Amino acid sequence: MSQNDDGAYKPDPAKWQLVWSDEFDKDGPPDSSKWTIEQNNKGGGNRELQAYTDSPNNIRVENGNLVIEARKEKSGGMQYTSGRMNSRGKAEFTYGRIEARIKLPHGRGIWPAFWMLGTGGGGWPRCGEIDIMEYVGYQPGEVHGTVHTGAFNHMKGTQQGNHTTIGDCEDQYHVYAVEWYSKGMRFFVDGQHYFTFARQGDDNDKWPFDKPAFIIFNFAVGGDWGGIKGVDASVYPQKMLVDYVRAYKQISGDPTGAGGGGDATKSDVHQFGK
Ligand SMILES: [Ca+2]
Repeated sequence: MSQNDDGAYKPDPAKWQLVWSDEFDKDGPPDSSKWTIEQNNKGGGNRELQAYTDSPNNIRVENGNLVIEARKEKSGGMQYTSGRMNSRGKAEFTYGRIEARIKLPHGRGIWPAFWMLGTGGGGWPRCGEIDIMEYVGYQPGEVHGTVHTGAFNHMKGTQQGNHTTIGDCEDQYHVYAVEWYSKGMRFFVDGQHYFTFARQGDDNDKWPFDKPAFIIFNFAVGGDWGGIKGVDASVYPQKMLVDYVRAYKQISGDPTGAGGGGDATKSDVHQFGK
């Protein structure tokens, strides 16, 4: 483990070579060569309460961060506004290490996320979803990493994941990462491993992850998970801050993820709902 001057975790440069990043270092709208802002009032398919807008009030780059700000204000028939953006068709990755340095918002009802969706088609969940970091405000200090596929998904209660306690995640930046190999995925906060999802054969419904996936940042309010304990309307506005997002390719070690540096072929999956 090595660290830079501000103490952020950095991956071993002997193993991981940076291939793409957004450092969010130019104030204004997010870089349109890398990101598409999503605008809709659909509630994310999870009965969430926000309208996603392209307003700089909701999504912008400021002081070295991507800022996604949820606000208590009516828009498009919804009770809140917020932001969501994705890198589809602009930055897509198959295998490697994907990480972001994030400071999380707080309050019952918040549901920010840093995640990826596969481009393999077949619709959700068959395309595959990699939730590198999800946070629900009614569980302060617990951050979640989860994988959804055709066979493993929350519709069935069979999604695979785990969570770890990061007590100051609302006050400090932490580096949330997935290391994605051909035989499995390992999930980390600040280089600390807390979850492995091992490949189980070649069935696309169990492992749709040999195809490119794109990155999503969003900040939902309420919804089927974030809103389980209700929404504290008094905490808004709230901001999710992202210092950077970086993608690396593996340049040493076993590219399947087996063995050295951490074995991604042996699952320590926690299966929800059963
Ligand atoms: Ca930055």
